[in-house]
Amino acid sequence: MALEPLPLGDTLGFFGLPADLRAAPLGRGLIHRTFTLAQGTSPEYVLQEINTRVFADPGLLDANLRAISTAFRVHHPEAAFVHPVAGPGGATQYRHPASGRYFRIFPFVTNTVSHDTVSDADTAFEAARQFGLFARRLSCLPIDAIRPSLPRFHDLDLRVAQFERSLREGNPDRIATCAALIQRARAQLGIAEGYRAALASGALIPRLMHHDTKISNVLFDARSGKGICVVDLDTVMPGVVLSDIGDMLRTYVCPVDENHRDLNDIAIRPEVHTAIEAGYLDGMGDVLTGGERALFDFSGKFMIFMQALRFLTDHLNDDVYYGAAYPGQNRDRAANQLTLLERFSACLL
Ligand code: GN1
Ligand code: MG
Repeated sequence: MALEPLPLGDTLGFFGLPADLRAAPLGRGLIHRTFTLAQGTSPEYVLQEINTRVFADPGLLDANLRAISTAFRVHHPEAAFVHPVAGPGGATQYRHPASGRYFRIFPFVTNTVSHDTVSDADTAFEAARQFGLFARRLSCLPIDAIRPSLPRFHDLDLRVAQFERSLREGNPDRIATCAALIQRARAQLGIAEGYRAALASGALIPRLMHHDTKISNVLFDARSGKGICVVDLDTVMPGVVLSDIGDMLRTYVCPVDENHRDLNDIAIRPEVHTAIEAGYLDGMGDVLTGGERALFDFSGKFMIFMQALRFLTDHLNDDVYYGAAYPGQNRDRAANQLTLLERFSACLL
C-alpha cells in the first residue's frame, strides 16, 4: 500500500511549531507511522500519525493519554515522562480536515536511545524496572480512569477464537501450506486453559498495564545506559500483569527479535530472565503480590503464545492487520514465536 504524504505544514501550523521542521521516519513500530522532526541534524520532536484502522476512536486515545499525562504531572512530578505537545486551547491531537487523518507530537528526549533487541542483562533490568515503576505509579489512578482503547486486546480466548475463525475463513492455500505450524500452535492450547485458571484463581489483580512492554518502548540514557522512562502509551488500559511481564519475557530473553528467520538463533538467556524479574520487582515493589509473582513464568508462555497466534492468524487472513514486507512474513514470525515458546517452555521443565 502506497503511503500518503504527510500534511506536515498544516500539522506544524496547528501546533504552532516552526514551518521548516523536516520529517524523517523513526523506528520499526508495526501500527502507527512515526517520524522525527528536525531543523538541522538533531531531532527536536516526534510526530505520529494515529493508525485509525487499529485504533478506531482517536478521541479516546487522546483522552487516555491526557489522563496519564495529568496523573504524572500531579502525582509523580519527579518522574521522567514524555508529555504530548499542546496546540491551541491545549489540544494534543490534530485532525487534518481535508483527509480526516489524526496526528500528535511529542518532544524528542535528547541524549536518549532506544533498542530493538536486548544486548545484556543490565539493559533488561533497567527496562523491567521502568515498566515496574510505571505500573506502580499508575496504581494511584482508579482503574476506570483509562478506558480500553482496544477491547479484549490481551484476552487469549479472543485470540484463540480469531485463530479458529481464520482456519475456517482464511486463505485456503495458506491454511494448507501451514498445516505443520497450525498443528504446533494447537499443541499449545493448554496455555489458554492455564489462562482461564489463573483468572479464576483471583490471583490476578485488575491493574492499569502498559500492554506493549517491548524493549523499543523504553528510553535509555545514551551515556549511562540507565532507563529513563517508557513510551508508546496507546495500549495502557485495565489488564493484568501477565501482559507486561509476559511481553518482556517474550522480547528480552531471546537475542534475536520476532522478525528473525534463522530459527537456530532462537535461544533463552537465563541471566536476562533473572534480570527481568529483579528489575520488575525493584520497580513495582510491594505493589506486586505473591500471587502475581507466582505467575511470572506463566506470563511468558501466555504472551509468546498469544503473539504466535496473532501472527499466524494474520498470515492466514492475508496480512490484513500487521501487513507484510514480503509474502509469508507473518508466517515466519509465527514460526519464530512458536520456536521461542517451545524453547522457553523447555527451560522451565
Ligand atoms: C504491535 O506497533 P507496535 O509494534 O508497538 C502490536 C503489539 C505487538 C507488536 C508485535 C496495537 O505493536 O501488540 O506485540 O506489534 N500492537 C497492537 O511487534 O496491535
Ligand atoms: Mg510500539
